[in-house]
Amino acid sequence: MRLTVRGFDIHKAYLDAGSQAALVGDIRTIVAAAPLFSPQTPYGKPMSVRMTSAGALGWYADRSGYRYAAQHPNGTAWPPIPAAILDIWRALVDAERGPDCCLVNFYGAGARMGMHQDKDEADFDWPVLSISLGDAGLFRIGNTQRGGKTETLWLESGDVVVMGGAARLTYHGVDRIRFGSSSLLPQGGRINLTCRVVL
Ligand SMILES: O=C(O)CCC(=O)C(=O)O
Ligand SMILES: [Mn+2]
Repeated sequence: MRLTVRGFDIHKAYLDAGSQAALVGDIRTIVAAAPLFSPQTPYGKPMSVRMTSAGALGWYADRSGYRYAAQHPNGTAWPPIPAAILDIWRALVDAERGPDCCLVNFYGAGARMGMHQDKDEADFDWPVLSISLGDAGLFRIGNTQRGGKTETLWLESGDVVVMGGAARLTYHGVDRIRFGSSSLLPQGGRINLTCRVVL
């Protein structure tokens, strides 16, 4: 099923159970090479989401701000973006130009992500592709300016969202997850992958 909410193109149940399980295996490989970490924010509070990246660049935050970096905070290069993720990008975004970054977000019980725009990339003509796995997350969509009315929808395991076009700079966030709602991850939690063209 496909629906559009405020310009976000939402593909419900895009990935079947087998593809979701295979992606979890790919993500375990990424995390083994580039362990999850809790970024510090410029405001001094660590984010509740733990993250890492795959690809030429990884997203990183610390006291001096948000940016993309060529290395994990431990000084090693980020692992490559798995082929199955590139296949989804090719099918929904572009067959030629691949993403520079696949950000891996892990939401444990109680983790959330405040309303924000994805604007650390150089060219907003490229959409951000988001893949959800594991526990459902309450995704909030606002406007291209901060504030105003918002809407929420649950993103469930296997859902894929294309955030692009006029909605590329729309504010969005994750209010909370429904911990334990999916059996994909034995210990519970939600994984969100966002693929981005950065340069
Ligand atoms: O977890 C999500 O669904 C959204 C993640 C997100 O907005 C981000 O990483 O920039
Ligand atoms: Mn975002």
